[in-house]
Amino acid sequence: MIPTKATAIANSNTALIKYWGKKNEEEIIPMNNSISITTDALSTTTTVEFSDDFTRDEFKLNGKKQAGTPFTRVENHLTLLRKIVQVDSKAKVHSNNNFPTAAGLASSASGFAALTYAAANALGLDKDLKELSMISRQGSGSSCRSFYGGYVEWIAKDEKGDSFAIQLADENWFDVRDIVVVLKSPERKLNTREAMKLSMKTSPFFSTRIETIEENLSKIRKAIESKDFTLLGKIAEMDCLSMHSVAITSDPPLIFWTPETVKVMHFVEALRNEDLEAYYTIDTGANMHILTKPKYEKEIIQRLEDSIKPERIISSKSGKGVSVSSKHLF
Ligand code: 2P0
Repeated sequence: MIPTKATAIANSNTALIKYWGKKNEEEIIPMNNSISITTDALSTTTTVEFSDDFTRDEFKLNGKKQAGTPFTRVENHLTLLRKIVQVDSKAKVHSNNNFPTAAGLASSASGFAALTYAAANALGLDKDLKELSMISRQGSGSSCRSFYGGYVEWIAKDEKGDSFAIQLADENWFDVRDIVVVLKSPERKLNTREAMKLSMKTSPFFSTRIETIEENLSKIRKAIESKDFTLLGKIAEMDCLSMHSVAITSDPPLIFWTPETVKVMHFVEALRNEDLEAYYTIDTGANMHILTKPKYEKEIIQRLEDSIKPERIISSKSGKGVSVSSKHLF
């Protein structure tokens, strides 16, 4: 088993068509295909080392030893990888996010992509990105989309029953900016996994979302192919509202927005009225993503600082897929 230590870097991704609901909880097979942009400003670096000298797995995130659910999810994922290679050595995993975890920004996508890629390299696992995306998906669904740069689609299930990510276009194809507006988030009552399960079970609009999603998926694919920013932004915003309609009509309701979120929604609408073309998308927190063209980025950031005064603004371009690094964290 050579080499035994490897470091990987993975970028986060922003869903244009959201993943919300699973067909199979255990294997993480989603109800629908989803499409995302891999973003270059939010990334995770992870070093994994396997050794027979270790008596148990260890997981440190941003220098802090993890226990409970974060540790168990990493441990289970390492075990899945160990099973594939048929080794039982324990592992040391150190991960650093280049963004504040406390700000409520999604980290499971970049986190599990970096973990899978580093562990696969450390174990000498000879698999291509498609196969690795299938393994990563079982740790956290959205992480499979972070394997590729640019524009990525997660195929829910192909004719062989496989669920994996594919690249639609690379990071140099179409320059869209993703301005992350970090707002104060109230503490979440449910994690994303439980939240999507609740929506699927209880929202009367869940089935309508699934029935109508194919049309939006094909519009986003077309927008990417023809570099049509207006179509891309409009459909992404519509799909965000579709996902949140399902969340809001769950029982009990899942309202991820705060008054500030709604304020930014109106702010984006006002930008459009002034021909500063921009659209928003929101995941499971109060934070927002403003999608815009490169030429409007500076002006929008300035206006955000003047009128919204968010906790933080992080602007991203379309980023690369997973990579290995020779700079180990330990
Ligand atoms: C997405 N989200 O497509 C959607 C939009 C959140 C809202 O993928 O249960 O952390 O580990 O597969 O990947 C977040 O879900 O959930 C997510 P699991 P994950 O980006």
